[in-house]
Amino acid sequence: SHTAENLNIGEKLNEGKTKQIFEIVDQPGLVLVQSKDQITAGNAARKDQMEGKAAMANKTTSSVFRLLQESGIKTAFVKQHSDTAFIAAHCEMIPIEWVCRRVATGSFLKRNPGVKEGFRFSPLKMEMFFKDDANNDPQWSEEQLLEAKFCLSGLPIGRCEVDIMNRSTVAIFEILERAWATQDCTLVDMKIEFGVNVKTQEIVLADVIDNDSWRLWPSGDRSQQKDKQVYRDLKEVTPEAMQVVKRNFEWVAERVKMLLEPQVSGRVVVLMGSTSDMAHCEKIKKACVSFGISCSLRVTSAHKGPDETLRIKAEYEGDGIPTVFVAVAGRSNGLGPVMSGNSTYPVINCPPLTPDWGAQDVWSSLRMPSGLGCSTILSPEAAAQFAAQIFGLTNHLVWSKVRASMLNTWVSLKQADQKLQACSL
Ligand SMILES: Nc1ncnc2c1ncn2[C@@H]1O[C@H](COP(=O)(O)OP(=O)(O)OP(=O)(O)O)[C@@H](O)[C@H]1O
Ligand SMILES: *[C@@H]1O[C@H](CO)[C@@H](O)[C@H](O)[C@H]1NC(C)=O
Ligand SMILES: *[C@@H]1O[C@H](CO)[C@@H](O)[C@H](O)[C@H]1NC(C)=O
Ligand SMILES: *[C@@H]1O[C@H](CO)[C@@H](O)[C@H](O)[C@H]1NC(C)=O
Ligand SMILES: CC(=O)N[C@H]1CO[C@H](CO)[C@@H](O)[C@@H]1O
Ligand SMILES: [Mg+2]
Repeated sequence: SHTAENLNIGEKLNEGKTKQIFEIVDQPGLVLVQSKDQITAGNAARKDQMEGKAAMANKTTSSVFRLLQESGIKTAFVKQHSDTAFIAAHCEMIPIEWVCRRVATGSFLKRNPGVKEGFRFSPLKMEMFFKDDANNDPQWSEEQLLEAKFCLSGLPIGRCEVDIMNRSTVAIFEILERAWATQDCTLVDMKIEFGVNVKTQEIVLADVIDNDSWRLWPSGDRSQQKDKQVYRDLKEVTPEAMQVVKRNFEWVAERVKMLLEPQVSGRVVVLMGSTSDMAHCEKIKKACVSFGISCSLRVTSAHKGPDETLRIKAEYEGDGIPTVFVAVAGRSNGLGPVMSGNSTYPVINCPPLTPDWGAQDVWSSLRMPSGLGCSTILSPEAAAQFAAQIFGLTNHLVWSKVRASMLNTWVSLKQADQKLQACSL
């Protein structure tokens, strides 16, 4: 298959059933992950070459990892290299498969007799399996994982690391579930693996996510499943049957690209009463951009130029693009309330309060006449985050950034606590 222009491929570090891992000579810390042209099921008991499979797997993995990466999830993926290979951070893999389920099906039903296919898990159901081919990948409890005392690339896998993987799996599932929902497709379940980045010692999502890794039911309908289950269910591997499997894989590979396309794009318009509030407004803009939301800044005073304020407002109401206004006015905030009383779009007051009069000034943003629904958020970053949460209701890419940022905040706190504990021991 295709390898590498301009890549100095070194030693083969690992080879499994579906891929090979190569060192990259002049880029320490990175590896080339090369897919093999074959499909496996039931631990390679059934092994068939499927032409083009590696190329399709490439597309699936690279689109999915890009989606997660751009959302802010830490992954090993670096970039696409060829049809069948990508560059990734070199990891020592944690030998656990994390399984996350929204809908009960497959092995869950066998292990939990009495539960009917289609049972919905809210919250998501988490399970883990120790990767041990010889024993058919036994299910493990958290206690078993803790007692295994794995240590990879110098990082002991303890309580903190297990919790991080558990939480990350949930966030990753939710992001992919939302993305597939835009294609009217139910993400039924998913299995993923984590590794420890050998260079940074961080826990990252690694290996691959392809249709081996999940069940997808278009319109929530099992009979239309587009994943590898079709292959597992084949009674006999005929050329015709393999064509159906291949067409399903192609369907996924085509659809998966669409996961990266925003459904609805919105914008934030920050109105400031005066350019003296520019620094405050720039913070809002920067945070908006980090959520993938475009943001424009305008100067207008509802006290001194109400006609102009309403004219600017009208500019953004005429083109149908969903808009959130953020009003930045010091002292008496007339801007936000006037906008709010005159627009159906959401208005967020984000007054730049000063230490001397802030406690008094804030009331002009809080106490409203009846009929006004504006909100007030003091931190500029938080105002942008709230706007992102509004757009996230209809834009899965923005929602995913909010979701990943919540995960990353949780992980940082967890790690800060762990570090403090270690210091005080
Ligand atoms: N970024 C990475 N760095 C280092 N090793 C990796 C990376 N991504 C995947 N691997 C490892 O490459 C090996 C080959 O992958 P493959 O999926 O083909 O293995 P497999 O036969 O399915 O075995 P396994 O049951 O471990 O998945 C696996 O051990 C996998 O964990
Ligand atoms: C993951 O975390 C949840 C919530 O804390 C817990 O109930 C569950 O047992 C954990 N799952 C696994 C497989 O460790
Ligand atoms: C996932 O889908 C692609 C095409 O969609 C297919 O080629 C690939 O084999 C599937 N993943 C795996 C490895 O089963
Ligand atoms: C906003 O104000 C303008 C000018 O007074 C008025 O024409 C318009 O109807 C108002 N819009 C709403 C939604 O109240
Ligand atoms: C030709 C081919 O299939 N390679 C693709 C691998 O995936 C990336 C990302 O989706 C594409 O850009 C390549 O074209
Ligand atoms: Mg594997």
